Amino acid sequence: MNVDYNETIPNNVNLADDRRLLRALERWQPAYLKWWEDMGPADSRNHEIYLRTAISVETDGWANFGHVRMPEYRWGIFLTPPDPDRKINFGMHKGEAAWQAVPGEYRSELRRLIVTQGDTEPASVEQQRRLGRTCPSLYDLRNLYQVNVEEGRHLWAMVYLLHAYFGRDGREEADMMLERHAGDPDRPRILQAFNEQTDDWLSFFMFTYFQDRDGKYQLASLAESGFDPLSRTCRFMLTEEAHHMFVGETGLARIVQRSCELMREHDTEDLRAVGGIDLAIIQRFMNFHFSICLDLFGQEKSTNAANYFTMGLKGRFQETRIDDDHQLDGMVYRVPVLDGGRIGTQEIAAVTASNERLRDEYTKDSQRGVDRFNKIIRDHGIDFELTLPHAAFNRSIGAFAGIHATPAGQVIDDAEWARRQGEWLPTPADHDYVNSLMVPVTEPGRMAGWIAPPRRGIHGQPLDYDYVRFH
Ligand code: BYC
Ligand code: FE
Ligand code: FE
Repeated sequence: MNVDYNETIPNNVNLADDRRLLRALERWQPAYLKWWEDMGPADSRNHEIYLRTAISVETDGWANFGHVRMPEYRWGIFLTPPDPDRKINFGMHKGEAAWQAVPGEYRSELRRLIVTQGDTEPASVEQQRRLGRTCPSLYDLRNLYQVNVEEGRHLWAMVYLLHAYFGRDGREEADMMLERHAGDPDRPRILQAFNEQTDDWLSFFMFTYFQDRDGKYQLASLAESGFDPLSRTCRFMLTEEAHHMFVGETGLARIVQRSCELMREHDTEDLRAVGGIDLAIIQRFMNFHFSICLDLFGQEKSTNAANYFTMGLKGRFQETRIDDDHQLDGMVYRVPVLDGGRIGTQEIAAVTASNERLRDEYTKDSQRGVDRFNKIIRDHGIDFELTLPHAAFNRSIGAFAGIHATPAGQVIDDAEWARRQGEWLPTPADHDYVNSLMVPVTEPGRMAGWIAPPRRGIHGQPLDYDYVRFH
């Protein structure tokens, strides 16, 4: 089904046939546009950007590429096409037909999941809003804006569900999405990682590598939901998420590549004098971003998560590909625990360990890219390995929230943490230095000195293409 861009809100959900819903969303739209203007990408108003826009939700050819003036970008509502035979595939309702309306008894849980998911989307746009001023290239600037407009669209996806299925309190929640702000001391975003600053491009690539990957895992679990509209909207969001992680992974790989080149060229590990980013700084940023993202999965042992699963609202990653009863009867899962100040493990009922299981899959997936970064380092003959910190490092949620541990997973006391955390987390000096590198490069084809060029351009365009035109 193709999308009609002549409508005020492009969609594939027959909005035109539901006047009430259309009017409600048309009332929300100006507030959204004002939010985008105030809190979205700074100074982007007059930019023409080579963006992809969804024109159809079919697997091939959903995207159209072309220059779009930022204020003319059209956010739409797209769900993957329905499967009329779809069933609930796990939990106590397994085998029943998927819900097309909100099951009354699960209304508040479902709303909470949708609100938590929705809140992260505009949060990320807010966190990234100043990055356009210091882009390392036009290619990167374009990718930033592409990610931003799609996160804006992800907000639309959740707001659509709130408006279409949750009545008055859904509309109120939709309004609140534009009232909480990343890092606002009075009205912060719901999850802490979405209140952190993302003011430099090393942080941006860490964010899109680690935090958008949390998005992938959470969306994939919600895509299994028995509430069919949520499942269908998450499926389409996942196709966009792949690009965000591509931006993160290739961005980090290009920085690692450039750092290695500079190390070889100047025969030094200290790249400050030559305008590169030390591998040690990259490691500290990685420690920070990975650890705050582990918090996003919640407690290791969670009755909330157990309820979401049993109720059929949030499944496991690739639920239908798992070979078991999908009800977790009598099954156990091993989770980390703190035992008299020492890190141990414990078997608990698998259904209460869903958060931990998802976090484990996420960790494995995160490691894959790190292995590729390490291959770049090895290929330069450099003896250094980037590593993901231990799950106990720098945590604020879960079993390790109350303790300090090294990236290797050794428990340490407060004094040692205070003395040594600068070895492991970005220091003020790291931030100052990285910020000092953030000077805009906007000549087509040119790259900032701390990052290697990408292997290829976007959608078959050359590297020196004018991905963003300034007016
Ligand atoms: N921060 O039972 P638990 C994305 C609270 S990223 C603050 O473990 P549960 C994106 C929790 O609320 C994906 N509070 O919690 C990426 C609970 O409170 P109550 C975002 C936290 O319910 C980049 C208590 O602690 N999507 O899309 O299993 C760019 C007990 O915890 C946190 C989702 O997160 C925390 N980190 O929560 C743009 C999916 N963790 O009940 C976008 C939707 C826990 O005691 N959300 N608490 O008052 C969920 O599935 C779940 O709510 C959570 C885990 C995964 C967040
Ligand atoms: Fe998103
Ligand atoms: Fe994303």
